[in-house]
Amino acid sequence: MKEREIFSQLRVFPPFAVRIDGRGFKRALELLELEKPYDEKFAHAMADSVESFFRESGLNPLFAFTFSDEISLFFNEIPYNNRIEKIDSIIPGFISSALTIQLNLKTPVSFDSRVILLGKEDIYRYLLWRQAETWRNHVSSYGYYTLLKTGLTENEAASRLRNMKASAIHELVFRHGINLAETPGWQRCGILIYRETYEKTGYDPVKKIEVKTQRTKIVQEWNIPIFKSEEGRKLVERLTS
Ligand SMILES: Nc1nc2c(ncn2[C@@H]2O[C@H](COP(=O)(O)OP(=O)(O)OP(=O)(O)O)[C@@H](O)[C@H]2O)c(=O)[nH]1
Ligand SMILES: [Mg+2]
Repeated sequence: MKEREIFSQLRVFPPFAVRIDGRGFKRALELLELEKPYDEKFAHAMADSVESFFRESGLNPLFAFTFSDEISLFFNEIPYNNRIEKIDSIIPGFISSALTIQLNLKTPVSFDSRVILLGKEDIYRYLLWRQAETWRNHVSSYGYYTLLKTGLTENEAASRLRNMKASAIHELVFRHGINLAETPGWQRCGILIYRETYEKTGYDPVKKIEVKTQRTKIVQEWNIPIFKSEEGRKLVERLTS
């Protein structure tokens, strides 16, 4: 029957991204009574799950970007002979399990997964796209929950929102005391997770000299620039180089 595993030879050539998205998280998270539209505890659980992926999966992503219930991971190399079935199963499997631990969930959750073929120069464009989605999601989520607060049903709020321009949503939310230009940076721009190399100075007691060693640490950056800006472009250049 081995020959029936007809997708097992599908391969991807690096660099590439993997984007996973929480399946049915609107309902799955309801039991947790998270703050709406954004819950810092949930965002920490997502970012910490990614951090544990960096530490414990044995895979070596260049960096990752997350907002809401989605995570994009970028790779320059991957084991398993670059097989897509492995990539698309192990990564969402690991993160589902990590998030279950982080949130101490009693019911299982899952993530869907897709592989995105990227040339090195496409990574920046991909990030511009996902960060634009972060911003759109931020505006519409605040709009949606503000409309619910005014007494509309979920269906009414969703259909009202579809007919509103972004500027009208800003005004509506502003009238309810929230300035969308001043919400926390992670809600507007997303969160980056990456490995950083730093130099540590230690003391060699045998040679009785100071020694410098290269160490790496995993950084969660909750205050990232807009990728479209010069600062953002340089940051992406650093992460991909
Ligand atoms: N309360 C709360 N909900 C969140 C937060 N982050 C994500 N979510 C929920 O996760 C959903 C993510 O949107 P989608 O991925 O489009 O919806 P989904 O229900 O996961 O459905 P599919 O991804 O299509 O399976 C949002 O609609 C929210 O309901 C958060 O910080 N707080
Ligand atoms: Mg989802």
